[in-house]
Amino acid sequence: MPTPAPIHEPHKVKTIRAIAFPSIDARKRNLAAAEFNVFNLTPAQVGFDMVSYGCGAMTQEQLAGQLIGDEAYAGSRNFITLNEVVTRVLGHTYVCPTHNSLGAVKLLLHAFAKHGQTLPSNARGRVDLHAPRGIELVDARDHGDAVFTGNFDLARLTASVQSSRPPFIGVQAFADGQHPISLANLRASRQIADQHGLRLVLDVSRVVENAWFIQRHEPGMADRSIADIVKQFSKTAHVILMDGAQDARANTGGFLATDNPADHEHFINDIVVYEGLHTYGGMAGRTMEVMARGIEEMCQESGVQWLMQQTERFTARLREAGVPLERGCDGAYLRADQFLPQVKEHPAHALACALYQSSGVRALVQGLVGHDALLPLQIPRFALSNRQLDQIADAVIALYRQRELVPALDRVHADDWHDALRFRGVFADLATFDFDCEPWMIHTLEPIALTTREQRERAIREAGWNTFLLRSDEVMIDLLTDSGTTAMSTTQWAAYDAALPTPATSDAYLDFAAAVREAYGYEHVLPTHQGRAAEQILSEVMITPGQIVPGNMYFTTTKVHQEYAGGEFVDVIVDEAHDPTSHFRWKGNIDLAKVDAIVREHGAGKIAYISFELSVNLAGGQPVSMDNLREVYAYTRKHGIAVMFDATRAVENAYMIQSFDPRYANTHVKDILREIMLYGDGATVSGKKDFLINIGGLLTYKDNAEWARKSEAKLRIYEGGVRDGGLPAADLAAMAQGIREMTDDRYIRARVEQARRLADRLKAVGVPVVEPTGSHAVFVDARRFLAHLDQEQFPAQRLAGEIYLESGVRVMERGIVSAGRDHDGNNYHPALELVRLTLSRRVYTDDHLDEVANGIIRVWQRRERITGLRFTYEPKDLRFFQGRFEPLPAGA
Ligand code: P70
Repeated sequence: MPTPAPIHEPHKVKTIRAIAFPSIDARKRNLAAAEFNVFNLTPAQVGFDMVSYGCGAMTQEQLAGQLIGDEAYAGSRNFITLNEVVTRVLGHTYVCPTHNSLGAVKLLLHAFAKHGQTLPSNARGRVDLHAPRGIELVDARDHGDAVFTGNFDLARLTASVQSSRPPFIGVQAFADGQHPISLANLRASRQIADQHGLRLVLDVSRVVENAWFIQRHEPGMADRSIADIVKQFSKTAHVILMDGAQDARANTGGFLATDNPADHEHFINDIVVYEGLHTYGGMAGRTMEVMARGIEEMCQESGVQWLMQQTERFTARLREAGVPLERGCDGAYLRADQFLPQVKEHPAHALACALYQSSGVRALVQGLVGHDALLPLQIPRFALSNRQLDQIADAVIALYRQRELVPALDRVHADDWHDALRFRGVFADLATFDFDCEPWMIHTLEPIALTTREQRERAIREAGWNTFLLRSDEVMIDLLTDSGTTAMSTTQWAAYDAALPTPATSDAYLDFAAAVREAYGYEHVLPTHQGRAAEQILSEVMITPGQIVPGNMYFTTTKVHQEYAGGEFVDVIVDEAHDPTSHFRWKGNIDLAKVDAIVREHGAGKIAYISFELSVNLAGGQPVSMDNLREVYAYTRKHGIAVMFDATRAVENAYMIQSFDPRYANTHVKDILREIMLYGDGATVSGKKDFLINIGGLLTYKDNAEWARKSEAKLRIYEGGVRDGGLPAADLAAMAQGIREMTDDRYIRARVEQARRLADRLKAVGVPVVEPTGSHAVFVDARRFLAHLDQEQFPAQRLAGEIYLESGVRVMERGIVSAGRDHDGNNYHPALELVRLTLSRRVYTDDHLDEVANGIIRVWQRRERITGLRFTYEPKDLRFFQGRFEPLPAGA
């Protein structure tokens, strides 16, 4: 049985690169400036750039390899590594590195071929390289086989070899990106080569995709691993060459390899003339390392299955809509001539321009003019989510439906090569396609653990049924928290790397302060290492012992610091917040009547400040309305009471206002955030959430210099310098950039809507979740889920463990265990008994979350058989972090 198609990526996102979504006006301007040849557009002008070459996502191991390049001129370590890896994975002993595959072709032809010779091949693409050298390619492809369209017609190959005495036989794995060859046919070609004393030279740049076709379609191969097939396949040739920018997902690089020392000798004699030296080719040491790691990883079964699933899905969606295309190993190759029958000249260019105009998607026409029928839409390996791919397909389909509107282009400059053509064009009235998806491509990824149920049973037992005590490498999809788990952007990393360190005032601090002032409009900016540190300082500065701190539902760390400072927290959130079934839209609101009651009883002077959380975490990520913000601020100003925000998830609250308050539907999140912050006097922020960073926090005051001065005094003692709060300049720089990215409308929409889709899938089958869906998480109501359990049997804690057991997904208890015990030692009985499925920012795709939903639904179906837990170890403070449990026997 072939490995089943995977249900989600076998990795999560490590770093992202932002996508530009140019407006229709910008796209028209760009096209005109590019003389209607999309080759002249840059990625910054493009939405989705549908080219795979050198554009795949690396793994974090490859990224790390980039930093351990040994840039020695001779005998570098990275070359040794590359040689070992090529031998291990591809089965050839002698490796000759080159700057890319063109370098390899150059050496190959120089070593073996002469001007005027003919060369039988199963590929046409290489014509571009051979024709200018006076070498004629002979197409020896068997056009008959339905699957292995890259197979040789063996009779024709023999005839060609006998009649023209070629320098060698050229084979491409997945010829021209479209035609896989079977292992049997490759072996037969090898025999023909041997019989005629010729070399079989095999281009393995896309060997992995070809191996998948062999595994899937060649008789007797279904049980063989991709790694096994790849090795057998490439060992079949006398010489292999590879482009590092394809399957190995380096940004460049290549090599020739062989088992024949005499051939190797040829190559390395020529290499000093054309490429570099035999131990670096024409590559940086780091490129050899990245390529070597890529080759090592490229045969990994689950990754290959995911890759090919994407191509199949993308192609099928287009096919179903009738779009004329040919299958590609890495995407769909549109039949431009059939798509636009009315366009006689350069239909691929006309189609590429129309696609860019209508959607911002770029597909590239490449190579020698004369083959204009196909427009490849290649999927950059691992760089896009299925959600994005579906929409890209839909953009093509939308264009297909208005194809008769697409005009021909007027060529003003003819040339041999597509990249040099220039056109004049007109803009047809094409309807535009708008994307609603993640506004980033995946830059690097991190493999996720794949565990078996037996492994998870052991893991949860050893963790004492506490998901905090599981190890990350036991977890497949981690929804424990959105705190510090963000995928940073390449822009953030660039700022991180470039930051100049100092214990004094850093440029990074100044930039951070500027970003905070711009985002919030507050003057005094104090960095802290994370949120609770800011809370400690704020509480000590603002609370006189004995004062009351009214707030919209407690948060654990916030409340602890208010109490340590001598304050008493009083909950003033609206009643609806405590009812998980209430659909009230603004469950984060403060009930002003409750505040007023405190003021009437104790006087305004007894109130330290209002502790006003945005997107109230423990209520289920529930937003505060703009009206409530205004009303609370008007009231407090009248009474001389300060308002201090917990702005940890303020951006999400701003997005909720944009979504659900019609007056703000057309206001940017950035501007909504500024208005929110107007209705307060200061804020603490756990930067590990909104700020899109892995560590960092903020204490900020609107204009009160006295509070700022007092806070600085504490900052020096508790945290670090007044201008760094204990953070390195690098983290401050990344945080400054994160603050600029956090208010991007597309980003925040993609984030919050992901939670809504997950909740909707659960609700559709009746799983009880907190209503309405919040912004950072979906909260499952364990009280209703395990309705047969008493709250003292810790239903949410048990449910969290069961979800892990079922699917390897880690979630967090937010119920009776988290609430702790009162002064008399009795458990608090909070109204909400929940498990939280928290969504990290920019880390998981909808496909991961679909699997999360599937797992929870499976638990739901067997819920009646699930028992409660009892403590085996209970710490005194914050027991949810370290407590241990065991399941109660059935019937208890
Ligand atoms: C979470 C995290 C942290 C947080 C928060 C709000 C609204 C302040 C903080 C503290 C981490 C966490 C913390 C305690 C218990 C469980 C989990 N929330 N305000 O997962 O900020 O962590 O940076 O010190 O949500 O919700 P910090």
